[in-house]
Amino acid sequence: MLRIWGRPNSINVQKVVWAAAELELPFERIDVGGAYGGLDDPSYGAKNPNRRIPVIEDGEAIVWESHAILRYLGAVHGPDTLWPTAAVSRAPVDMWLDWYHNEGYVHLRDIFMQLVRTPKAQRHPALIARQRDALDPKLAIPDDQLRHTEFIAGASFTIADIAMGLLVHRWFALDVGRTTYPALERWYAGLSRRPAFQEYCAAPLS
Ligand SMILES: N[C@@H](CCC(=O)N[C@@H](CS)C(=O)NCC(=O)O)C(=O)O
Repeated sequence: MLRIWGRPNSINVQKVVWAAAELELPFERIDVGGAYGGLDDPSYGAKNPNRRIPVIEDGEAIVWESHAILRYLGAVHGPDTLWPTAAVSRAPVDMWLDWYHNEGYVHLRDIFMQLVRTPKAQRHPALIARQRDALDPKLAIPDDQLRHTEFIAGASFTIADIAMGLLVHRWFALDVGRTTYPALERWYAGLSRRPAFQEYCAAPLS
């Protein structure tokens, strides 16, 4: 059975669990990271030398990096569904997976860590404001895409909706003041009704 290593409140673990559930794959999730610890164990380092979550074990395959895992699961367990095979359809999925890291989460991470994981007295309001001001206008880009397509990479739900959906889920849950993007809100409302999202990703941020 597929084994997923990582605590359930990690955005990167949530991507993987959401994808496994969409593919109706049975899986076992093992709590490591954060308060659970375990990342310094030699046996964990042998699976992921970066000592980060998530990691999956699937038969002989061990995969780390959440987007590599999403692609692996799509390729192996749902060919031509969550990660399209044709280059012309796959490219937009990969574009949004890269956008998530390079244009989105690079800003959101500080806001989330400050507002959710840092005691109020130790927060840096200037850092929160700077990253908010950087991310808020950039979200016009996925909003513009979603004015033209039902999902972020085209007409079908893909692993790009999983990663981008979790980014927007956190952005909407954080109280930093934001521009209203109607297409982004329409798309997120649809994602958040999916049973897999509700089961594994809807809990309050922690
Ligand atoms: N680029 C990596 C980032 C992995 C990462 O930073 N994971 C965080 C949790 S979201 C982690 O391992 N934190 C240490 C911990 O949980 O103890 C990926 O996408 O998988």
